[in-house]
Amino acid sequence: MANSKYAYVRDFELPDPLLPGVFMVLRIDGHSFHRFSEKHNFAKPNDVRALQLMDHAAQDLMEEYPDIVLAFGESDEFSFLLRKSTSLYNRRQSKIVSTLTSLFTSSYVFHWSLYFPDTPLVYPPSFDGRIVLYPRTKEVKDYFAWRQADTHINNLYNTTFWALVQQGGQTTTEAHSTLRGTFAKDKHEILFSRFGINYNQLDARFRKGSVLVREDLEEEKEGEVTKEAMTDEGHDEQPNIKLLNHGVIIARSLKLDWKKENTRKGKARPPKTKVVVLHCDVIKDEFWEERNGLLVES
Ligand code: DGT
Ligand code: MG
Ligand code: MG
Ligand code: MG
Ligand code: MG
Repeated sequence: MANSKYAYVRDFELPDPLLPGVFMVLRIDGHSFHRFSEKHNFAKPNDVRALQLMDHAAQDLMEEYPDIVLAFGESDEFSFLLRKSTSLYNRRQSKIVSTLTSLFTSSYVFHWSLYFPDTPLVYPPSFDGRIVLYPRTKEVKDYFAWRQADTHINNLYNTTFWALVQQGGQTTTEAHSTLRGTFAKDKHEILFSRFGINYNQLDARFRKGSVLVREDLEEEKEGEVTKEAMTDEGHDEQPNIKLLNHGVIIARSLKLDWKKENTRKGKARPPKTKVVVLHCDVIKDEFWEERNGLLVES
């Protein structure tokens, strides 16, 4: 194979390395999800199942790629921040974009029936992917603030729009014209005075999107027994068994799952962190101050 007379065509494949020492953000977005959401009867304005499925695919990606330190998702898109010094696939752009976008897509399809048990896929969905480089932490923070502000603007509009249609009996054309030229405060007012909806009390998932970060798994201490172990053995009422907090119980069960799945794959150590889904603010500095390690590598 190596030195056939045809091998020169290989020289036409050019390298596409990404600049070293800068942050990479990979954004994946559903292709024509306007159509896909209609064909699969997504609830309007927000379909919790669809959003949770997106979170699940993003979680799979973060579990497979430890160099992803943060992810943010809304609607049919997810953004992934890779650590500044990542050497993933030697920073080859097409390798990273295509492999990660492909895993996200296959995970979305793989878990579809878990979230849509009564809605078979009528055609295979696809996602596009792109990488944007950001040299400084300011731009990284502003990038995520931009996506979360977008979530808020779209959700406020869509929530008011569909309230006018579904509860207010307007046609979609009428609802569009009702909202033309309105400011955020006007939409809050329409929601509250006409439909009794307090926007700020709606599910944070819809208002803030999904924020995925890694949290440390607490190490289990010698001699402590988890709730699962207690229940399995029917020891619930024994006074000498110490109830651990919820986090440790989850951590323990994740480790057991990990062991079951990975012992045969030959992976030696269980993970020290787990990926959690939050619906918190990423625009204010607090988020970044509490998680300094996302941007500053030790
Ligand atoms: P693209 O990305 O240029 O290929 O085209 P689209 O159609 O994917 O456009 P995009 O990404 O700007 O907008 C996302 C579409 O997905 C938008 O039409 C609404 C739909 N969508 C996303 N999440 C939901 C949901 O939870 N419920 C419903 N009903 N639709 C959703
Ligand atoms: Mg688009
Ligand atoms: Mg899309
Ligand atoms: Mg989109
Ligand atoms: Mg190959």
